[in-house]
Amino acid sequence: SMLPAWWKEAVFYQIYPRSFQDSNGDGIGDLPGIIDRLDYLQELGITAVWLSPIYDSPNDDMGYDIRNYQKIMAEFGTMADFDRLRDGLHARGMKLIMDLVVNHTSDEHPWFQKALADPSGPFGQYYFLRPGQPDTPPNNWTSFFSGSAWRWFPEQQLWGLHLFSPKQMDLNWSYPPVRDAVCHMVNWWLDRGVDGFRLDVINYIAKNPGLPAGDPLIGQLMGFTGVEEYFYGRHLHEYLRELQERSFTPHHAFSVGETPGIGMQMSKLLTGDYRHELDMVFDFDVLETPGHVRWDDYRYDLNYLRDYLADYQDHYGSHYWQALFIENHDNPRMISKANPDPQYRIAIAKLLAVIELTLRGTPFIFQGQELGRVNAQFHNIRDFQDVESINKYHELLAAGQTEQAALAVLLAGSRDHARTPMPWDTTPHGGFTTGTPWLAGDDDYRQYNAYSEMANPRSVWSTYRHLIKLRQANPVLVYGATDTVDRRRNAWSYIRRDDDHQPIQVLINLSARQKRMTIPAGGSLLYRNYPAHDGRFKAYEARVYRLPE
Ligand code: TEU
Ligand code: CA
Repeated sequence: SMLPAWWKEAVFYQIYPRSFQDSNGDGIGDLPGIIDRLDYLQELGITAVWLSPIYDSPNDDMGYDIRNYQKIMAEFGTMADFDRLRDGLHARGMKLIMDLVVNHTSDEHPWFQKALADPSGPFGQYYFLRPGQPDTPPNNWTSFFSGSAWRWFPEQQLWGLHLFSPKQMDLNWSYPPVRDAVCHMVNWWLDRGVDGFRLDVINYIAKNPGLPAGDPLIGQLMGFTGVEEYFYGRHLHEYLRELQERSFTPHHAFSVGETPGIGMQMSKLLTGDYRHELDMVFDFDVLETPGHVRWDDYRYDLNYLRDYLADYQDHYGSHYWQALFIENHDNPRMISKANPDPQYRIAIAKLLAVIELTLRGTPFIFQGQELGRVNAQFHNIRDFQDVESINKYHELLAAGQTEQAALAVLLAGSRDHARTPMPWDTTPHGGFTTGTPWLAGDDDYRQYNAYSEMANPRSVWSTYRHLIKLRQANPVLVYGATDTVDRRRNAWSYIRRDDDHQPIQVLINLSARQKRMTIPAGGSLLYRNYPAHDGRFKAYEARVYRLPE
């Protein structure tokens, strides 16, 4: 959108608190640990932090199953710790956004407990509860975490809808008291000084009335039955506009929606600056080369990343703003997806930093991405903690797969790859904890860790710091237009332009093979991920030039 805004100029950092820094030796990250690392984030150049959920939770889905929206998870600390964290960020000029998980609550949330106690009372309408028989669920919808999307409650002779784990019960947004309760809770956090929210699977909240059965063919195509009946429901815009008007606008709060399945056209309807719904959305189509799902063991093609990003840069124009991301707590590490050969690890890491930090939009860096983290060395099912992975493993065994085949699927797609302890230094467990980490890592921290990389001007960390500073010093990298000038196979070159500054050109070799690139005449080199050399670009080589007028 035309107007400048802090969230357009921000560089966001996503913290997964459980794995970031443990301060009390229980092997679980916590808020005091994050407070101890605020100077690290400032040194990197971060201007805004997104915290994955820190609310009271039984942790069936690691905090995405909330039991009390206005209480801090005991393992993470207290509300006083939250206040110190908020103040520590604001004192450093950094913004704080929290994770808003309101498509569902934990089954242990008082609202759900009251619904079970009196299904025909007011709280019964907060959820999707349907009377029935124990062997016939109300419809054919399936869960994202394996099995049916319906859980049977024998005492009440009721089915309850859960798109995710059976301990995550979907809220009924068509019931006005639910929308009132959510707006009230959001306002409570905004009054407490939170600057905005990342809204968890927010496009799923508007289930089509009557919960129509899913089309089996669509279910086969999408991998989940029923998704067409809720991923872009007919009341979605209405609910988002209400949340914007009652909560975000009055507090001048920022909002980025997590919207699996939403493509470019729908994202425009959700985020246009004339729509008054959300500021941005995460579109997940960027994360898998077409024809593949996260569980496939395949090589992600960086030519696809180019085509996807160039398309958005071309089509978003001035009324929309792109969230730029390549990793989060739900996905394996991008370096491992693109090319797991260790000889290319650093070059690829730096190439990805160049792309994310020189395009139009807002970069979101996931913890460890700035260190060039790769997938973890897991060995058997006991190494995994994620409910999605564990359920997937048992689903595969039940379908007749061998343990080895099921493990290979988890090694390709498990969310636990992103959740291993953040490596701070070369002490045991990378300095994440003096205890035993809740999720075991491997010994990659001995070479790749914050301490070692901050001391090395040619490290991945130093590259992120350099490029963040370059972005912050050059508004053309934030607000400029993007002209792609070379998109031959395995090549990408684009020029960032505006009316007031010298243009900046980026040139990238997207492959492990050498590539002839045309260096801009009169360009002054701002960054390269290889030492100076003549001739063709080396494997995954990236360079940034400032052009003459
Ligand atoms: O993730 C939802 C999401 O995008 C994925 O779970 C996706 O829907 C699924 O894997 C099919 O591809 C959000 C949170 O980021 C995730 O951590 C939670 O587990 C989930 O919602 C439920 O809250
Ligand atoms: Ca702890």
